[in-house]
Amino acid sequence: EQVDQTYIMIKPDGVQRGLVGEIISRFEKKGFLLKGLKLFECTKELAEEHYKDLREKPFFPKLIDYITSGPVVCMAWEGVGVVASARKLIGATNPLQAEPGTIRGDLAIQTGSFSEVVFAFGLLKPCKESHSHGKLSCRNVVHGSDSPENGLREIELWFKEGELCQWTQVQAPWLKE
Ligand code: YYY
Ligand code: MG
Repeated sequence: EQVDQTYIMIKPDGVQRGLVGEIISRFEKKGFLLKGLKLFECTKELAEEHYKDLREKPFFPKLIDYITSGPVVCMAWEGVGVVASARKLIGATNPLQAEPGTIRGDLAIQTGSFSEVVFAFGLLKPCKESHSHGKLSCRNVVHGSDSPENGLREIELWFKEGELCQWTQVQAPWLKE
């Protein structure tokens, strides 16, 4: 099977709620190889580039506000089937629908009021809620790349050269052939 890389990011709500150790631990215990890790305040431009496929979505401005609302933790993980496996560990986009045992299922409740409407009715309506409420949408504590191609694209986007490590885990022979 193929060795892939995935970009995992603890979003601002995960950092603010003190879930950094817990979330990193899930990937660490699974046995994946950590290639890069940093606490980081991202610009609007970087957030917009990261989520460029969602540009047309009505929740896009709120998504960018949320991702730039505080520090995030950026991680690059490597392993056999790591992209799909990490998506399973993370769980469904809507934390209310995410299974227990997944990160979102265990650690989050609601993404935010606007998103809930979209999720509940499958509607895409313009956002009416004022940003001044201080309520952030899209909260689901963690991001994971959705394909091996996007894994590589996102790692390149969020990490500079020299920020990734080449190393071998001592436990490697106990985890894979
Ligand atoms: O890959 P994943 O994070 O599970 O979902 P995406 O469809 O890529 O959307 C990115 C991000 O946007 C999601 O994590 C929360 C937010 N969002 C939302 O708040 N409401 C939606 N209906 C869809 C996405
Ligand atoms: Mg996605």
